[in-house]
Amino acid sequence: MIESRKVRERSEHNIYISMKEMNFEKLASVANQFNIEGVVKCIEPVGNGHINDTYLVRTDRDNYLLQRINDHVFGSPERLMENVTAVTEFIGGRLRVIPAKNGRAFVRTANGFFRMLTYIGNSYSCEHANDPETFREIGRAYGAFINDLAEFPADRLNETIEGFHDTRRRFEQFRKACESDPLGRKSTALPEIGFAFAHEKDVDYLNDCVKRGEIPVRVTHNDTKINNVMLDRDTGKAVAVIDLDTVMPGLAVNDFGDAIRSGAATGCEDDPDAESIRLDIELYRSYAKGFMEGFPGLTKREKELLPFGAGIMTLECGLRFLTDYLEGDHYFKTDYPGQNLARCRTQFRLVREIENHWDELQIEE
Ligand code: GN1
Ligand code: MG
Repeated sequence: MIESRKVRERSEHNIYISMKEMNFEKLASVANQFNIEGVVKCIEPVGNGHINDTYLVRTDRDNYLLQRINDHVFGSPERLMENVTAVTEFIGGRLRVIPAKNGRAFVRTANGFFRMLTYIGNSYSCEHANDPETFREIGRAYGAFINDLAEFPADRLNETIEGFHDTRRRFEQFRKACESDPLGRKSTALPEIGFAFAHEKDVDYLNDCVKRGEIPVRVTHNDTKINNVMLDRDTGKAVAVIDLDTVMPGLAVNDFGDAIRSGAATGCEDDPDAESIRLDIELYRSYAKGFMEGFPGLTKREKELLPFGAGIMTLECGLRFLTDYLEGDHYFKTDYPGQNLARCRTQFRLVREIENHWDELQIEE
């Protein structure tokens, strides 16, 4: 009963219209509303993001990326695109926004909000760090991203998701979901809920460091998943940092942490065997090296806090998956029931790994 009401509520959001409803004709007509060259020949879904839908559009002249913006997650596609346009112009790299024929950075259609981006040819992204050198290169790219934006006027950025990495706020959202338990799922996640409450003590720490002036707020990426760096197929060098939806004032240690969470675990994010997941220390160290090479401006205190960043981003992500599971999976896309709980379990397992290997994770410089 409650489940079906949820489904109806969800269908009011464009994101829940299935790919099937977006057939070739519909997508091509959206694509043609942008300043693209050539005739659209083929459109295929690509990418593994949990939020937006991404399609590769091939014309007889060029390739492009068409994305449906999840406006349930990003309340204002307009403000979001102001950020993405400003940041891509500032960086001046290969990732660019292709404007729509209406002169704006996105179009609004009956099937949702869309944007068009350049397609970065001859490149790939990884879901796992296959070797330390590649992960170090990804670290360099994310470090350089912060470095490149050091002079970007932070006050020009809109807050695309309020309190995105405010872990206290995330914890309170979790507590609320737990208390209201709208789908009666709480009883199926008692160990995870217990783990979350046992870690409440950590959720204010970075906010307090900022308040005390120990670490600076910088313009950061905030979604530094391993698969958001494009690598050249021939040279293996990073060619672009993508997914700029959450570029906002934030903390370098969080950008470090989210990459460790997603790239230095030995299992995948929804691994059914969470207990078997380990933190690969060699990968961790290699990433840290690359990150500091890319961003030499990292302060001594920030370096000290890198292990904490890894732990807190992993905890926060686990909290977010758990909250979404309790609330009925309305935020992250899921492929099967219970996927958000499975994701939460891997994250909490990784938090334990980080705690157990704490001494080995300290960065000496
Ligand atoms: C989402 O869309 P994607 O997969 O790049 C999420 C991140 C989470 C990540 C977990 C805007 O990123 O914050 O860390 O899933 N993005 C947003 O896999 O919420
Ligand atoms: Mg993203």
